Amino acid sequence: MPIDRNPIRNIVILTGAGVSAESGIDTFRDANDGRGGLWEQHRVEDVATPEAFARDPDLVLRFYDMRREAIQTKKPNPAHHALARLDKEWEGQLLIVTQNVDDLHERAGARRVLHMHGEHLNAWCTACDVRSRWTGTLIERPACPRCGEPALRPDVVWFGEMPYEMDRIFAALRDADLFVSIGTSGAVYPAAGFVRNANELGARTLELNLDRSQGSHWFDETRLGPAGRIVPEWVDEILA
Ligand code: BV8
Repeated sequence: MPIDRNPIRNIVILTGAGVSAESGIDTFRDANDGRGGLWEQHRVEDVATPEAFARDPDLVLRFYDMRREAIQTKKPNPAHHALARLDKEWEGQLLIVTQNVDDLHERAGARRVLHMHGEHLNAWCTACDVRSRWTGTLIERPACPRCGEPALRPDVVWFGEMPYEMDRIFAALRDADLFVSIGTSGAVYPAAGFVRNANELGARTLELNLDRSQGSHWFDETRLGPAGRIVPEWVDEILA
């Protein structure tokens, strides 16, 4: 990227499943490429929708119980740790907008994190609308800790549902000098559209990914490689 004289103060970082791949968490892409990621012969889109939950709640609850249990056995990788270091040392604005529902950014120590698609470790009561920290299962229809109703669902944004905190995300994009996308295929909207928003708002755009994504052509620069290597390299560079 050409040496640009205007300093970078405000950064928005979008992360996807690729940043957690080296921690042993399946990416969606893996889930769909027939390598046994299919859940009981169902496409991810067929279990991560409100319609699927209405049609077969047991199937959906088991899908999320399995993933909620799995992420608690995983550890953050060097990419998570590098972003946590950047979060600690960066004096300007910084927001890590993650599409991931795991808690590995936070377990690595990052604080300025926004989960636009929700979190596995929360349960959402559809009776009293309260979200409660949840590390167990939901298949047995446990009572809501607040209202006692057996009306808990995973606190994740399903296809067709509005992502969380879109206003806060767009406010950060408006202030951003730099937009960085890490470990995402650019297949799911509105997240996949942020790079174009960032371009239009005058920010520089950088992609760090294993393979070129569906939106690579929108970025000023693309660096290819495993996040566990190229993210720490980039963080060292920007903190230098
Ligand atoms: C909505 C939570 C209304 C649940 C998820 C416009 C055009 C077309 C379609 C739409 C559109 N607008 C809306 C839609 C519909 C839909 C959509 O985008 N469909 C797609 C399939 C076409 N979007 C929605 O329904 C969204 N809601 O639009 O509401 C609205 C909203 C705003 C304004 C107005 C109206 C809601 C979408 C959220 C659904 N929930 N997750 C759960 O997790 O179970 S999405 C889920 O899938 C993830 O959160 C993530 O977003 C997506 C998976 O993508 P990635 O994370 O990128 O993972 P993937 O496997 O695809 O790729 C991995 C990448 O990592 C690859 O590029 C690979 O190369 C790289 N990689 C792998 N290993 C490594 C690596 N990189 C570095 N290092 C490595 N080691």
